[in-house]
Amino acid sequence: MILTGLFDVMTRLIRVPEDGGATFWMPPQGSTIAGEVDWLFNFILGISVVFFVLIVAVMMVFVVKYRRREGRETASPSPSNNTLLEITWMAISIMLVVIIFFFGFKSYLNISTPPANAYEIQVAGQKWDWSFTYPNGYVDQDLHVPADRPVELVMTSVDVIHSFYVPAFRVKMDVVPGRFTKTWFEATMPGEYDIFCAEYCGTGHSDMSAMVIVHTSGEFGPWLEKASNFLLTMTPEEGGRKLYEIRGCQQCHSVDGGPRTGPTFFKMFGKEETLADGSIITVDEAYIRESVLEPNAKVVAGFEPVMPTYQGRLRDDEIAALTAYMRSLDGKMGEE
Ligand code: HEC
Ligand SMILES: [Cu+2]
Repeated sequence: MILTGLFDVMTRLIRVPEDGGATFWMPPQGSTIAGEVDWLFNFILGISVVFFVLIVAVMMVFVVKYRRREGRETASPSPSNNTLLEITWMAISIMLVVIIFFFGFKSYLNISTPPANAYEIQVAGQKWDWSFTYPNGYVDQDLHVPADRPVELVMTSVDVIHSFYVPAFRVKMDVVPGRFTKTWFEATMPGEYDIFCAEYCGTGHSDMSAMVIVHTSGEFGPWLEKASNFLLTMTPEEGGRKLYEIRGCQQCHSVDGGPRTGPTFFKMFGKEETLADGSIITVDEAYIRESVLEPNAKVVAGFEPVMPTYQGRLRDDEIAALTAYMRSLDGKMGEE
Protein backbone atom coordinates (compact mmCIF):
# COMPACT_ATOMS: atom_id res chain seq x y z
CA MET A 1 0.00 0.00 0.00
CA ILE A 2 2.96 2.28 0.57
CA LEU A 3 3.99 1.48 -3.00
CA THR A 4 0.70 2.53 -4.52
CA GLY A 5 0.55 5.58 -2.26
CA LEU A 6 3.95 6.64 -3.51
CA PHE A 7 2.94 5.98 -7.04
CA ASP A 8 -0.27 7.93 -6.69
CA VAL A 9 1.73 10.94 -5.59
CA MET A 10 4.00 10.53 -8.60
CA THR A 11 1.15 10.26 -11.12
CA ARG A 12 -0.70 13.16 -9.56
CA LEU A 13 2.34 15.33 -10.11
CA ILE A 14 1.96 15.03 -13.85
CA ARG A 15 -1.81 14.71 -14.08
CA VAL A 16 -3.61 17.32 -16.19
CA PRO A 17 -6.73 17.79 -14.06
CA GLU A 18 -8.94 19.50 -16.68
CA ASP A 19 -8.34 16.68 -19.15
CA GLY A 20 -10.41 14.00 -17.46
CA GLY A 21 -7.64 12.30 -15.52
CA ALA A 22 -5.11 12.22 -18.35
CA THR A 23 -1.51 12.02 -17.23
CA PHE A 24 1.80 12.42 -18.95
CA TRP A 25 1.63 8.80 -20.10
CA MET A 26 -2.06 7.94 -19.92
CA PRO A 27 -5.03 9.13 -22.01
CA PRO A 28 -8.05 10.52 -20.11
CA GLN A 29 -10.08 8.05 -18.07
CA GLY A 30 -13.20 8.08 -20.23
CA SER A 31 -15.00 4.99 -18.92
CA THR A 32 -16.08 3.46 -15.65
CA ILE A 33 -13.42 0.74 -15.78
CA ALA A 34 -10.52 3.03 -16.73
CA GLY A 35 -9.78 3.79 -13.07
CA GLU A 36 -9.37 0.17 -11.98
CA VAL A 37 -7.34 -0.76 -15.06
CA ASP A 38 -4.98 2.17 -14.43
CA TRP A 39 -4.76 1.35 -10.74
CA LEU A 40 -3.61 -2.19 -11.46
CA PHE A 41 -1.23 -1.02 -14.16
CA ASN A 42 0.32 1.50 -11.80
CA PHE A 43 0.48 -1.07 -9.01
CA ILE A 44 2.42 -3.52 -11.20
CA LEU A 45 4.60 -0.72 -12.53
CA GLY A 46 5.27 0.48 -8.97
CA ILE A 47 6.29 -2.99 -7.80
CA SER A 48 8.55 -3.36 -10.82
CA VAL A 49 10.21 -0.01 -10.21
CA VAL A 50 10.80 -0.71 -6.51
CA PHE A 51 12.32 -4.13 -7.19
CA PHE A 52 14.35 -2.83 -10.08
CA VAL A 53 15.87 -0.10 -7.94
CA LEU A 54 16.43 -2.48 -5.01
CA ILE A 55 18.10 -5.18 -7.11
CA VAL A 56 20.29 -2.80 -9.10
CA ALA A 57 21.35 -0.92 -5.94
CA VAL A 58 22.30 -4.12 -4.09
CA MET A 59 24.11 -5.35 -7.18
CA MET A 60 26.15 -2.16 -7.42
CA VAL A 61 27.06 -2.31 -3.74
CA PHE A 62 28.19 -5.94 -4.10
CA VAL A 63 30.15 -5.22 -7.25
CA VAL A 64 32.14 -2.57 -5.44
CA LYS A 65 32.40 -4.31 -2.07
CA TYR A 66 33.45 -7.70 -3.40
CA ARG A 67 35.53 -6.55 -6.33
CA ARG A 68 38.87 -8.30 -6.92
CA ARG A 69 41.59 -6.81 -4.75
CA GLU A 70 45.26 -7.42 -3.84
CA GLY A 71 45.63 -10.26 -1.38
CA ARG A 72 42.11 -11.57 -1.89
CA GLU A 73 42.83 -14.16 -4.54
CA THR A 74 40.35 -16.86 -3.49
CA ALA A 75 36.80 -16.41 -2.31
CA SER A 76 36.01 -17.72 1.14
CA PRO A 77 33.24 -20.38 1.16
CA SER A 78 29.79 -18.83 1.60
CA PRO A 79 27.02 -20.26 3.79
CA SER A 80 24.91 -22.78 1.85
CA ASN A 81 21.51 -21.25 2.65
CA ASN A 82 19.48 -19.03 4.90
CA THR A 83 16.08 -20.62 5.39
CA LEU A 84 14.42 -17.59 6.97
CA LEU A 85 15.55 -15.29 4.16
CA GLU A 86 14.39 -17.71 1.48
CA ILE A 87 10.97 -18.27 3.03
CA THR A 88 10.53 -14.52 3.42
CA TRP A 89 11.23 -13.63 -0.18
CA MET A 90 9.09 -16.46 -1.45
CA ALA A 91 6.21 -15.41 0.77
CA ILE A 92 6.47 -11.79 -0.36
CA SER A 93 6.58 -12.74 -4.07
CA ILE A 94 3.63 -15.10 -3.72
CA MET A 95 1.63 -12.48 -1.90
CA LEU A 96 2.28 -9.88 -4.57
CA VAL A 97 1.42 -12.25 -7.40
CA VAL A 98 -1.80 -13.35 -5.69
CA ILE A 99 -2.82 -9.72 -5.14
CA ILE A 100 -2.18 -8.96 -8.82
CA PHE A 101 -4.14 -12.04 -9.88
CA PHE A 102 -7.04 -11.18 -7.61
CA PHE A 103 -7.50 -7.66 -8.91
CA GLY A 104 -6.68 -8.64 -12.50
CA PHE A 105 -9.23 -11.45 -12.50
CA LYS A 106 -11.85 -9.24 -10.88
CA SER A 107 -11.42 -6.57 -13.58
CA TYR A 108 -11.30 -9.23 -16.29
CA LEU A 109 -14.65 -10.66 -15.21
CA ASN A 110 -16.08 -7.16 -15.01
CA ILE A 111 -14.84 -6.25 -18.51
CA SER A 112 -16.03 -9.48 -20.10
CA THR A 113 -19.59 -9.48 -18.72
CA PRO A 114 -21.77 -6.77 -20.24
CA PRO A 115 -24.61 -5.61 -17.96
CA ALA A 116 -28.04 -6.87 -19.02
CA ASN A 117 -29.44 -3.42 -19.77
CA ALA A 118 -26.61 -2.45 -22.14
CA TYR A 119 -27.34 -0.60 -25.38
CA GLU A 120 -26.24 -2.90 -28.20
CA ILE A 121 -24.31 -1.73 -31.26
CA GLN A 122 -23.02 -4.06 -34.02
CA VAL A 123 -19.45 -3.47 -35.13
CA ALA A 124 -17.92 -4.69 -38.38
CA GLY A 125 -14.23 -4.37 -39.10
CA GLN A 126 -12.96 -4.58 -42.63
CA LYS A 127 -9.88 -3.48 -44.52
CA TRP A 128 -9.58 -0.64 -43.56
CA ASP A 129 -12.45 0.92 -41.75
CA TRP A 130 -15.07 0.36 -39.08
CA SER A 131 -18.82 0.42 -39.43
CA PHE A 132 -21.28 0.69 -36.56
CA THR A 133 -24.89 -0.45 -36.92
CA TYR A 134 -27.50 0.88 -34.49
CA PRO A 135 -30.61 -1.01 -33.33
CA ASN A 136 -32.75 0.92 -35.85
CA GLY A 137 -30.56 -0.20 -38.77
CA TYR A 138 -28.69 3.08 -39.18
CA VAL A 139 -25.03 2.62 -40.11
CA ASP A 140 -22.27 5.10 -39.25
CA GLN A 141 -18.51 5.19 -39.83
CA ASP A 142 -17.94 6.63 -36.34
CA LEU A 143 -19.17 5.28 -33.04
CA HIS A 144 -21.70 7.53 -31.31
CA VAL A 145 -22.73 6.55 -27.79
CA PRO A 146 -24.63 8.04 -24.88
CA ALA A 147 -22.71 8.93 -21.71
CA ASP A 148 -23.53 7.17 -18.44
CA ARG A 149 -25.16 4.17 -20.07
CA PRO A 150 -23.48 0.78 -20.61
CA VAL A 151 -22.88 0.08 -24.30
CA GLU A 152 -22.28 -3.44 -25.57
CA LEU A 153 -20.43 -3.98 -28.83
CA VAL A 154 -21.08 -7.17 -30.81
CA MET A 155 -18.21 -7.36 -33.24
CA THR A 156 -17.16 -9.33 -36.27
CA SER A 157 -14.79 -8.94 -39.19
CA VAL A 158 -15.52 -9.15 -42.90
CA ASP A 159 -11.98 -10.20 -43.83
CA VAL A 160 -8.97 -10.61 -41.52
CA ILE A 161 -8.40 -10.28 -37.76
CA HIS A 162 -8.66 -6.71 -36.49
CA SER A 163 -8.68 -5.40 -32.97
CA PHE A 164 -11.01 -2.72 -31.64
CA TYR A 165 -9.10 -0.37 -29.36
CA VAL A 166 -10.23 2.76 -27.52
CA PRO A 167 -7.31 3.87 -25.33
CA ALA A 168 -9.40 6.41 -23.41
CA PHE A 169 -11.84 3.67 -22.35
CA ARG A 170 -9.09 1.06 -21.70
CA VAL A 171 -11.02 -1.25 -24.02
CA LYS A 172 -9.36 -3.57 -26.50
CA MET A 173 -10.90 -6.65 -28.12
CA ASP A 174 -10.08 -8.79 -31.14
CA VAL A 175 -12.48 -8.66 -34.08
CA VAL A 176 -12.39 -12.03 -35.83
CA PRO A 177 -13.91 -13.19 -39.14
CA GLY A 178 -16.57 -15.89 -38.75
CA ARG A 179 -17.02 -15.17 -35.06
CA PHE A 180 -18.71 -12.68 -32.79
CA THR A 181 -16.72 -11.12 -30.00
CA LYS A 182 -18.20 -8.83 -27.38
CA THR A 183 -16.98 -6.04 -25.24
CA TRP A 184 -18.65 -3.23 -23.32
CA PHE A 185 -17.98 0.07 -21.65
CA GLU A 186 -19.78 2.90 -19.96
CA ALA A 187 -18.49 6.29 -21.08
CA THR A 188 -18.35 8.89 -18.35
CA MET A 189 -17.43 12.11 -20.15
CA PRO A 190 -19.00 13.59 -23.30
CA GLY A 191 -16.32 14.26 -25.89
CA GLU A 192 -14.44 12.65 -28.77
CA TYR A 193 -11.96 9.81 -28.40
CA ASP A 194 -9.80 7.85 -30.83
CA ILE A 195 -10.55 4.34 -32.05
CA PHE A 196 -7.62 2.39 -33.44
CA CYS A 197 -7.12 -1.03 -34.94
CA ALA A 198 -4.59 -2.79 -32.72
CA GLU A 199 -3.92 -5.85 -34.87
CA TYR A 200 -1.68 -5.42 -37.89
CA CYS A 201 -4.05 -6.10 -40.81
CA GLY A 202 -2.22 -5.00 -43.95
CA THR A 203 -1.13 -1.87 -45.82
CA GLY A 204 -3.91 0.40 -44.59
CA HIS A 205 -3.68 -0.71 -40.95
CA SER A 206 -2.50 2.67 -39.65
CA ASP A 207 -5.46 4.35 -41.42
CA MET A 208 -7.96 2.10 -39.74
CA SER A 209 -9.07 4.68 -37.23
CA ALA A 210 -12.37 6.29 -36.30
CA MET A 211 -13.80 8.35 -33.46
CA VAL A 212 -16.06 7.57 -30.53
CA ILE A 213 -18.35 10.50 -29.98
CA VAL A 214 -19.85 10.46 -26.50
CA HIS A 215 -23.09 12.46 -26.33
CA THR A 216 -24.75 13.54 -23.12
CA SER A 217 -27.56 11.07 -22.51
CA GLY A 218 -30.21 13.65 -23.50
CA GLU A 219 -28.48 14.43 -26.80
CA PHE A 220 -27.97 10.88 -28.00
CA GLY A 221 -31.59 10.09 -28.93
CA PRO A 222 -32.05 13.25 -31.04
CA TRP A 223 -28.65 12.69 -32.66
CA LEU A 224 -29.59 9.14 -33.72
CA GLU A 225 -32.96 10.33 -34.99
CA LYS A 226 -31.37 13.08 -37.07
CA ALA A 227 -28.49 10.94 -38.35
CA SER A 228 -30.90 8.16 -39.38
CA ASN A 229 -32.78 10.74 -41.43
CA PHE A 230 -29.70 12.15 -43.15
CA LEU A 231 -31.69 12.29 -46.38
CA LEU A 232 -33.47 15.37 -45.06
CA THR A 233 -30.22 17.32 -44.93
CA MET A 234 -28.72 16.23 -48.25
CA THR A 235 -29.65 16.48 -51.89
CA PRO A 236 -31.21 13.21 -53.15
CA GLU A 237 -28.07 12.49 -55.24
CA GLU A 238 -25.77 12.90 -52.23
CA GLY A 239 -28.08 10.91 -50.01
CA GLY A 240 -28.35 8.18 -52.64
CA ARG A 241 -24.60 8.02 -52.96
CA LYS A 242 -24.23 7.64 -49.21
CA LEU A 243 -26.83 4.86 -49.17
CA TYR A 244 -25.01 3.17 -52.06
CA GLU A 245 -21.84 3.17 -49.96
CA ILE A 246 -23.25 2.17 -46.59
CA ARG A 247 -26.04 -0.25 -47.53
CA GLY A 248 -23.94 -2.75 -49.44
CA CYS A 249 -24.83 -1.88 -53.07
CA GLN A 250 -21.18 -0.93 -53.58
CA GLN A 251 -20.05 -4.51 -52.96
CA CYS A 252 -21.89 -5.72 -56.07
CA HIS A 253 -22.49 -2.69 -58.30
CA SER A 254 -19.81 -0.38 -59.69
CA VAL A 255 -20.45 3.21 -60.75
CA ASP A 256 -17.67 3.42 -63.34
CA GLY A 257 -18.83 0.81 -65.87
CA GLY A 258 -16.69 -2.02 -64.50
CA PRO A 259 -18.32 -5.40 -63.91
CA ARG A 260 -18.92 -6.73 -60.40
CA THR A 261 -21.36 -9.37 -59.16
CA GLY A 262 -24.17 -7.21 -60.52
CA PRO A 263 -24.52 -4.80 -63.49
CA THR A 264 -22.84 -1.40 -63.23
CA PHE A 265 -24.98 1.64 -62.35
CA PHE A 266 -23.00 3.76 -64.84
CA LYS A 267 -25.33 4.98 -67.61
CA MET A 268 -27.89 2.39 -66.44
CA PHE A 269 -30.85 4.74 -66.14
CA GLY A 270 -32.86 4.89 -69.36
CA LYS A 271 -31.01 2.06 -71.00
CA GLU A 272 -32.62 -0.98 -72.68
CA GLU A 273 -31.93 -4.06 -70.58
CA THR A 274 -32.19 -7.64 -71.82
CA LEU A 275 -33.61 -9.96 -69.18
CA ALA A 276 -32.82 -13.62 -68.62
CA ASP A 277 -36.10 -14.64 -70.29
CA GLY A 278 -35.16 -12.75 -73.46
CA SER A 279 -37.56 -9.83 -73.01
CA ILE A 280 -36.35 -6.26 -73.18
CA ILE A 281 -37.27 -3.50 -70.72
CA THR A 282 -36.25 0.13 -70.21
CA VAL A 283 -34.61 1.00 -66.88
CA ASP A 284 -36.89 3.56 -65.20
CA GLU A 285 -37.99 4.45 -61.67
CA ALA A 286 -40.54 1.64 -61.42
CA TYR A 287 -38.07 -1.00 -62.64
CA ILE A 288 -35.40 0.16 -60.17
CA ARG A 289 -37.89 0.07 -57.33
CA GLU A 290 -38.91 -3.46 -58.27
CA SER A 291 -35.27 -4.56 -58.64
CA VAL A 292 -34.55 -3.38 -55.10
CA LEU A 293 -37.65 -4.83 -53.45
CA GLU A 294 -38.04 -7.99 -55.55
CA PRO A 295 -34.68 -8.60 -57.20
CA ASN A 296 -35.75 -11.93 -58.64
CA ALA A 297 -38.86 -10.61 -60.41
CA LYS A 298 -36.79 -9.54 -63.42
CA VAL A 299 -33.27 -10.92 -63.64
CA VAL A 300 -30.80 -9.24 -65.98
CA ALA A 301 -29.39 -11.57 -68.65
CA GLY A 302 -25.88 -12.80 -67.87
CA PHE A 303 -26.18 -12.38 -64.08
CA GLU A 304 -26.96 -14.76 -61.25
CA PRO A 305 -30.06 -13.98 -59.14
CA VAL A 306 -28.00 -13.35 -55.99
CA MET A 307 -29.14 -9.86 -55.03
CA PRO A 308 -30.69 -9.82 -51.54
CA THR A 309 -34.10 -8.21 -51.23
CA TYR A 310 -34.26 -4.82 -49.54
CA GLN A 311 -37.96 -5.24 -48.77
CA GLY A 312 -38.48 -3.70 -45.34
CA ARG A 313 -34.88 -2.51 -45.21
CA LEU A 314 -35.09 0.53 -47.50
CA ARG A 315 -37.84 3.10 -47.18
CA ASP A 316 -39.48 4.75 -50.18
CA ASP A 317 -37.56 8.00 -49.75
CA GLU A 318 -34.33 5.99 -49.63
CA ILE A 319 -35.17 4.17 -52.85
CA ALA A 320 -36.00 7.54 -54.42
CA ALA A 321 -32.61 8.91 -53.34
CA LEU A 322 -30.81 5.85 -54.73
CA THR A 323 -32.70 6.30 -57.99
CA ALA A 324 -31.69 9.97 -58.15
CA TYR A 325 -28.08 8.95 -57.62
CA MET A 326 -28.26 6.32 -60.40
CA ARG A 327 -29.81 8.90 -62.72
CA SER A 328 -26.91 11.24 -62.06
CA LEU A 329 -24.44 8.58 -63.27
CA ASP A 330 -25.08 9.44 -66.90
CA GLY A 331 -21.48 10.11 -67.89
CA LYS A 332 -22.15 13.86 -68.12
CA MET A 333 -20.50 14.58 -64.77
CA GLY A 334 -20.15 18.25 -64.03
CA GLU A 335 -22.22 19.45 -66.99
CA GLU A 336 -25.24 20.44 -64.97
C1 HEC B 1 -24.94 -9.49 -53.33
C2 HEC B 1 -24.82 -8.63 -54.47
C3 HEC B 1 -25.78 -7.47 -54.66
C4 HEC B 1 -26.09 -6.46 -53.78
C5 HEC B 1 -25.57 -6.27 -52.35
C6 HEC B 1 -26.97 -5.56 -54.46
N1 HEC B 1 -27.23 -6.03 -55.72
FE1 HEC B 1 -28.42 -5.14 -57.11
N2 HEC B 1 -28.09 -6.71 -58.38
C7 HEC B 1 -27.24 -7.77 -58.13
C8 HEC B 1 -27.29 -8.69 -59.27
C9 HEC B 1 -26.50 -9.99 -59.38
C10 HEC B 1 -28.17 -8.13 -60.21
C11 HEC B 1 -28.55 -8.70 -61.55
C12 HEC B 1 -29.53 -9.84 -61.40
C13 HEC B 1 -30.89 -9.34 -61.06
O1 HEC B 1 -31.45 -8.54 -61.82
O2 HEC B 1 -31.43 -9.77 -60.00
C14 HEC B 1 -28.65 -6.89 -59.61
C15 HEC B 1 -29.55 -6.02 -60.24
C16 HEC B 1 -29.88 -4.77 -59.76
C17 HEC B 1 -30.63 -3.80 -60.52
C18 HEC B 1 -31.10 -3.94 -61.93
C19 HEC B 1 -29.91 -3.57 -62.79
C20 HEC B 1 -30.09 -3.54 -64.29
O3 HEC B 1 -29.09 -3.26 -64.98
O4 HEC B 1 -31.20 -3.81 -64.77
C21 HEC B 1 -30.74 -2.69 -59.72
C22 HEC B 1 -31.44 -1.39 -60.05
C23 HEC B 1 -30.08 -2.99 -58.47
N3 HEC B 1 -29.55 -4.26 -58.53
C24 HEC B 1 -30.00 -2.12 -57.41
C25 HEC B 1 -29.33 -2.41 -56.22
C26 HEC B 1 -29.30 -1.51 -55.09
C27 HEC B 1 -29.90 -0.12 -55.06
C28 HEC B 1 -28.60 -2.13 -54.10
C29 HEC B 1 -28.29 -1.62 -52.70
C30 HEC B 1 -29.38 -1.11 -51.94
C31 HEC B 1 -28.20 -3.44 -54.62
N4 HEC B 1 -28.66 -3.55 -55.89
C32 HEC B 1 -27.47 -4.37 -53.90
C33 HEC B 1 -26.49 -7.98 -57.01
C34 HEC B 1 -26.52 -7.19 -55.86
CU1 LIG C 1 -7.40 -3.67 -38.82
